[in-house]
Amino acid sequence: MLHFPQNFLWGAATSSYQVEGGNSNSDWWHWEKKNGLVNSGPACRQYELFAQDFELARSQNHNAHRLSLEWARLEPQEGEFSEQELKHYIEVIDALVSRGMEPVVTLHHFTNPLWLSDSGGWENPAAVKYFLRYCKFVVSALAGRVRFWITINEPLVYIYHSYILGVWPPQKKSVLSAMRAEGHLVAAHIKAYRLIHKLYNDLGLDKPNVSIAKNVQAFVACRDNFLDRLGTILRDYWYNIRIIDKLTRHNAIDFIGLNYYSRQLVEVKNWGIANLIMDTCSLNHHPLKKNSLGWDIYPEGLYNLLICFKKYNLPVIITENGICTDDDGLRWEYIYGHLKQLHQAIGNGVKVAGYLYWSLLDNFEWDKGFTPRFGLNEVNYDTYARTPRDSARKYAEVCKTGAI
Ligand code: IFM
Repeated sequence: MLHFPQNFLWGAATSSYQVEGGNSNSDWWHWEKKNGLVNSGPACRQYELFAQDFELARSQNHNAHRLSLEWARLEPQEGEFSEQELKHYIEVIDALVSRGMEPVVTLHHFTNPLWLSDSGGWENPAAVKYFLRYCKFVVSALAGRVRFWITINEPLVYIYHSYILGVWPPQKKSVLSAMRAEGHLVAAHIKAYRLIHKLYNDLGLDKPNVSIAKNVQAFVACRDNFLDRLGTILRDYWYNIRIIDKLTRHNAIDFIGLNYYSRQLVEVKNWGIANLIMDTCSLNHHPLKKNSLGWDIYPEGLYNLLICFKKYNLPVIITENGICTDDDGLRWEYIYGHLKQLHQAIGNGVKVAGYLYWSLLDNFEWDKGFTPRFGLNEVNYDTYARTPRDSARKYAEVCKTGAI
């Protein structure tokens, strides 16, 4: 048996837009209606069914749960905050706390209020002050109940899909827009970090734990040559390390939240900055098992990344790690494989404090709709019934014993 530390956070993660349903004031909702590719609709109906879902998580021995707040519900019009929605989220958090689960709360998980995107979204420098005003409203109300905050989920995934690939709203393809938006997201985190700490201090509460959820990838050179190795080093720095590095330099991070899923095989086909940072292997050299979206399953990448983040000497929480698959046996193999690597990293001195599987339930996977199945628990989208998968039962045993 491999034992994990005492007080380890064991649980799963979700985000509001992907599970709640009916987020009609969010930019994604309007974008869906406009392009007709996907329709989140009622999603998993968690807005009504949250207590039932948390009961399920509790029955599966989770002692922590990551969720997000939908900014567009809380501030449906610029400057007009909804006390009713705040009350809803207080009930949601209480439903976790009363079941003995530690809430890990995300403030921004890809979606924006429509009014914000209409005013230029994250390209507009004013987004930073809007975000802070929203943070002040919710954090002041929830401070007594929440110890772990994630300000921004996966800033670079958001920027890449929304401003480089142009497949998510606002569907831009502009490096300049991407750079502007990224700068504002990072500034928003740093200022929100200070604000959250100040609010806790003013309220006489213990210091909170504030971070971002940083998506990281294992970059692996396809061939043993200079170009592929250089591409790997550049991507590692540019994608994995740069932002965390900046936050540590600003003393604006209390723990490192990592979302890890897969690896990218780096095969640089030509000299050129775009080639160095974008080219991948198209020939499926070094094949591995894959999830249903074709992402390689590569648990050792998690270990390598954890070792690389060890130098910051901060606690790490795996804020997401998961697989979409129709083969639940493969889901368990994925979870087990990643937990083994996590355990090895702990043995080598990395201070890992928790693991949150993505996701508690099948849910709305953005531009891919409802087809990818990431859930420990299956959702029937006709009846909204939740059915635990075998992997949920096996993971429940890990959460109970703290060991694999
Ligand atoms: O569903 C997403 C989530 O919103 C952010 N991290 C990756 C997950 C799987 O793609």
